[in-house]
Amino acid sequence: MTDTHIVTIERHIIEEERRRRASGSFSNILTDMALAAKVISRQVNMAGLVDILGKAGHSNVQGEEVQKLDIFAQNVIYRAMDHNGHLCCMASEEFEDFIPIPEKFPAGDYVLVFDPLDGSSNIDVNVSIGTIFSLYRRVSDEERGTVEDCLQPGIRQLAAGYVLYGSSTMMVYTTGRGVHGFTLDPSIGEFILSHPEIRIPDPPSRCYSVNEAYHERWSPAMQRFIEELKRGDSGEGGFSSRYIGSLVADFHRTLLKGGLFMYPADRRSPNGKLRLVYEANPLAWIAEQAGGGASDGRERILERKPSGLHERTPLFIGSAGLVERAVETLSEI
Ligand code: P6P
Repeated sequence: MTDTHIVTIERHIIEEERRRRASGSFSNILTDMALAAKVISRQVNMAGLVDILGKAGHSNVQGEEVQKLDIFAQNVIYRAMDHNGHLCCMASEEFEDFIPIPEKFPAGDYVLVFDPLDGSSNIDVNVSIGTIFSLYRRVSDEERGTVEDCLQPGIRQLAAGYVLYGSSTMMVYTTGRGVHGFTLDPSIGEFILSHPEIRIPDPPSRCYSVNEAYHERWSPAMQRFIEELKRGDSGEGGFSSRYIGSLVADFHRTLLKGGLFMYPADRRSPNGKLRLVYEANPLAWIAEQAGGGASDGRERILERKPSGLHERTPLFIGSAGLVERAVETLSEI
C-alpha cells in the first residue's frame, strides 16, 4: 500500500506560514523558487543532450539559443521572481551590482540573494551542482531597494535554502523552525517531503572535506589542524576525507552525515574563495538550524556584516564540535 500521506513543498510552506502567522508574500516567494528549481533541474538533467544539440547548431524545443547553464539558471530565477510583487530587489552571484525590480512590476518588502548555479564547471563531468538562496526583509526606504538591502548580516535572514541537482534533485530550506528536505518526483513534478527536521548527526561521521592541494599555502595552524584530524589525536582514530569540489554537494553530505567542510584562507586567497552573501550565509543558517555551526575561522559567519556583494570569506561549516575545534586550533599561534 503506497503511502498517500504526501507532503509537497507547497503544502509545507503554507503550513509553516500558518505556524509563523506570516504574510502570504513570504510563502509565494519560496513557492516561486521551488518552481524555478524544477525548470533548472530539467535543463541540468538534459545538459549532455542540450550540449550535443547546441554543438549541432540546433536550438532547444522553445527555439531559444542554447545558453550556458548558469546564465539559464540566472534567467529562470529572475523571471520567476521579477513580477510577483513581493521583492524590492534581488542580488545574484552572476551580476556585479544588485538588481532592482523593473518599474513595470509592483515592488514589495523582501530581498532575494542567490547563486543561481554554483559549481557549474562540474556539469561537464556529471558532478552534482546547486542553487543557493537567502531571503531578507528590506531595510531601506527606496521602493526598489538599494545595495544595503542585500548587505545584511546573516542573522537577519528570513529564509535560506539550496537546491542540489544530483542523482535526484533535492530542495532543502529553513525559515528558522528547523531544516526540511524535499526530493523532486519528476513523474508528478512535485518536491515531496523526504527529510523532515534534518539534524546533523551527533556523534558526527569522522569525515573532513577540504582541497588538500592547497596544503602548502595554508597557515601553519591550518596545516597542524588537518594533520591532527588525520592522526585522530583525540584517540578515536583518524578521520576520512571526502571532497567533491562542488559546494552544495559537499555541504549536503556534511549536513546529513556530519563532519566538517572547510574552504580556508591561504597565502593566495587571504579571504578564501567562497562568497559571504551568496554561499556562506545561507548555508551557515541551515547548518545552525540543524544543530551545527559555521565560522570564518575566527567568528560566527552569521554575525559578519558584508561590506560588498561579492565579498569572500573563509568557511568552516558542519558539526558544531568540529567547527569549534577548528576555531580553537586556528587561534593558537
Ligand atoms: P576548488 C565550484 O567552483 C566552487 O565555487 C564551489 O562549488 C566549490 O566548493 C569550490 O569552488 C571548489 O574550489 O578551489 O577546491 O576547486
